[in-house]
Amino acid sequence: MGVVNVTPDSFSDGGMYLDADAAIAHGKELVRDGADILDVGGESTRPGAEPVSADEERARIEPVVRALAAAGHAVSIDTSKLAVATAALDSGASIVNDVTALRGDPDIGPLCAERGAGLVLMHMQGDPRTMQEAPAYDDVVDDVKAFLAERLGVAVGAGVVEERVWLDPGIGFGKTLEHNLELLRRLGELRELGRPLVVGTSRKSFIGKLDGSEVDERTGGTIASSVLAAAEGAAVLRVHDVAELADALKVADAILDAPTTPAAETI
Ligand code: HH2
Repeated sequence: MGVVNVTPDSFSDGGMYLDADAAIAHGKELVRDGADILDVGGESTRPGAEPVSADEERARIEPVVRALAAAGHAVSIDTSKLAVATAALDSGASIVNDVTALRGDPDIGPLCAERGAGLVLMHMQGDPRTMQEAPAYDDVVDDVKAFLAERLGVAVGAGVVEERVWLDPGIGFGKTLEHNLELLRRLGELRELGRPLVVGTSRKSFIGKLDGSEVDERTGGTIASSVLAAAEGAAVLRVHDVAELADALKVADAILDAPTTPAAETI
């Protein structure tokens, strides 16, 4: 899953693809690099980010989703707002990636049910403005697992077909360095939920805490954590550096003599 941020303030690529033509060209490049899905977002969720109005978010993503879907690419929309999700599905997106797991706008559940869209449910403790202040868990893996099981139940209760739901532990969303490492180390336990796992470590600050890198120097840490997540059973890896990860997965697959991630059409 390649990231296409149509925002002025995303933590790693804010402002680079705010112009629709630049975002569309970037999405097409990520597909050439090996992305199976393009995750288009119009609002930053980085720690401390200020919220964006639905009208603004929609204006940013609509032309980008329309052009990329029209070019035949699978598009997910990274939003927690019903109006934005609706506009994206109307424009050809087929997956809603909701980092609030239906807590921001519960009507996204019935929308996905009605449209037969895929739905990504992500774990987050707190909200983006405050989530890194004092994250705390009894056992981070057990707590995230219980949360995702509960939200999966809510989605299915809203009519979403269980087979269309993917789950994501939300690396960096209300988590300390140790919480992120524990989740990645014990990712296999989340597979017991029975749904494909999405993992997004790309360029996140836990990598900088480990190797001292600035945000634009985190490709190595992104690749290491993504390949290990795939080996632990992640089905979808959400990254900015698609070409480098695609190369790394080819090598990992050859060593393991098995595909580390399943073919997109089988997820
Ligand atoms: N991470 C980000 C945004 N959306 N969605 C899922 N499912 N999983 C993630 O880990 C995830 C996500 C944050 O990354 P990015 O889009 O690069 O930054 P920003 O939120 O600042 O736009």
